[in-house]
Amino acid sequence: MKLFRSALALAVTLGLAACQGTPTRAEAGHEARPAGAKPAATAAEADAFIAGVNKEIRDTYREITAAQWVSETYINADTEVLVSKANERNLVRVSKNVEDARKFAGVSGISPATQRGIDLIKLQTAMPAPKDPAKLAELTEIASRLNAAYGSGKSCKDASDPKTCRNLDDLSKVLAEKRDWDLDLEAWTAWHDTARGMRKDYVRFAELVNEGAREIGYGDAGEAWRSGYDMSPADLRKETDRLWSQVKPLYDELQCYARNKLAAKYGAKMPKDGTIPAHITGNMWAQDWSALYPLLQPYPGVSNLDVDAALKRGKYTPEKMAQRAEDFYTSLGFPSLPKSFYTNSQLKRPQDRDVVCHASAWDIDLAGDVRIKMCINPNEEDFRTIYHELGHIYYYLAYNPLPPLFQTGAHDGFHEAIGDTIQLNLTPSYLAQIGLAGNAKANPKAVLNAQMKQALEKIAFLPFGKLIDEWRWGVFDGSITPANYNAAWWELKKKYQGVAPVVARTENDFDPGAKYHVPGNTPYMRYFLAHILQFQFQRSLCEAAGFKGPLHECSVYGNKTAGAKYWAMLQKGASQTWQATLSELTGKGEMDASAILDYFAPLYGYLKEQNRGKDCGWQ
Ligand code: X8Z
Ligand code: ZN
Repeated sequence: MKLFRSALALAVTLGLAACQGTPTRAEAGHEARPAGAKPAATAAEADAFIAGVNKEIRDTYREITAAQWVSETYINADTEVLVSKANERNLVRVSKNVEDARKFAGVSGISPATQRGIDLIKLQTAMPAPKDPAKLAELTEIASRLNAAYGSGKSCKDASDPKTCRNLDDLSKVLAEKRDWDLDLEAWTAWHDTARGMRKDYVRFAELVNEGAREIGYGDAGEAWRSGYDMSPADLRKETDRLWSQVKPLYDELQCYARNKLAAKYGAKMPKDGTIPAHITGNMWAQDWSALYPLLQPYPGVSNLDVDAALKRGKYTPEKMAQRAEDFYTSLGFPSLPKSFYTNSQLKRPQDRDVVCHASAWDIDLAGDVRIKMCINPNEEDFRTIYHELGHIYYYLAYNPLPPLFQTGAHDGFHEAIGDTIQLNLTPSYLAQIGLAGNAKANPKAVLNAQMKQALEKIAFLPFGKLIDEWRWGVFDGSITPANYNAAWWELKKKYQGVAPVVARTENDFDPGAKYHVPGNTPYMRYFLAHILQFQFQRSLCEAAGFKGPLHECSVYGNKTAGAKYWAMLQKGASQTWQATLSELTGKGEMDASAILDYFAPLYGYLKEQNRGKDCGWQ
């Protein structure tokens, strides 16, 4: 992680991953000065100010990441205190930077780089904090408590006997492996119930970050989050709606196809309104339906895509899985990971203590101590997640030479898309090449199987990726109140995903808290944007590699030309607008879903044909 705008950040300091990039010029640093008033500062002073901020970040960074790392890898009351205090100090620094930056509003002659630095100052945290010291302390304590509560979440039959407890791994395994209505429902409910206790803290958390956001000139914390995209917050919202409308028809076909296959299996248990029950998608949050592949594959027996079995056969350890992923990146000409990556990362779940297992990538010192924190199991999902995490790691390494304020993604969706793009290169032929899949000849049936598998991860995710922050934006702007937190959550789940719970959920529940990024305060729209961008990146890398066939068959494994182009993008960090960076890679400075639609063209045709005459849609 990173103090600011990291990949996955503990709300607190970090990661402002949310708010990457520069806010609109209208709201950042260019506040109006009364007519005739003399500028309070000069351009040279602005340069010195930004140099000072960058130095201060470097000087204080290591201590904060130390507290954050230890608080997530050793969850206990002491590390919770340490991280709260470290985050408090960091937020005091950010508030002071924001305050000091005001005097450069309207100063003429400021260089573009310095102006960009000034604009990025406000975006250093996803957790804007009130200045009042008591409220600031309260906020960091709540944030640490929520994060720890998620990491240590367990469902116990007998609270006094740890042997009766199941953690998220245990419960997720049931959902992924068992196609059993009742067992799945029990596991799903058990995990969602662990979040109930977070509700009160979350209500207060939302009040406090809103107060902090208003103090620095935003309408609410959601607007602050939407300000990191080199466009106005209102335009960013419109952008996400536009992109969703491009991909919704494809998602709707997939939802209909999946629903009908599930209905064939579960019969009368299925709801009549066209929704998919939340507990039977193979995933705790219904965000990734890959586990349903055996049930949904178009042509059983045509291709062997069982990477789980191959990993077991190959006796893959977490280290070996990470090395395999690293090999992909070095094949592009990227540097080897530093040795410290393997000694300092947490790759396995420790057995003697609670840790935050949700995968994350960390830049510990802005100087090469990069780590991931995961609890890797030898399965395909975790294997793919390592490729995702290494995308963050290589972004850090590529932009480390930049001033700290620019050491972040072009916008936060870029950070999430780097490794996801590499995942798109795990084609059946790449997997066969590294011994993790059979040597099947590509034929139209095998293509549809592979596309289905990919879509269950990447297309099923799209509405989920969008709705999480629709919920939080609503919480922050007051259109969703604590009295309808849970009801609003399920309305959005139904509206976007066509997914619904089969057991009553009430306002005693806090189901959003069962998803890491809510208690972890990591903005989520980044993942939606990443799921669009990664196909644009992939199209450009394949073009650079001179690939001529259909996009879904391209793998740039081993291609140094594509690699050099990608690395050049990573090196830019946030030093220029994301539009400029995207344009350098793809020739176009706009996010656009045409690449994802191209990629899935064969599957889209297949789904429409399969759904013909079927009842699609949901009420
Ligand atoms: O949180 C993550 C990564 C870390 S940035 C593992 N992802 C989202 C999630 O798990 O909900 C990657 C895909 C979406
Ligand atoms: Zn990530």
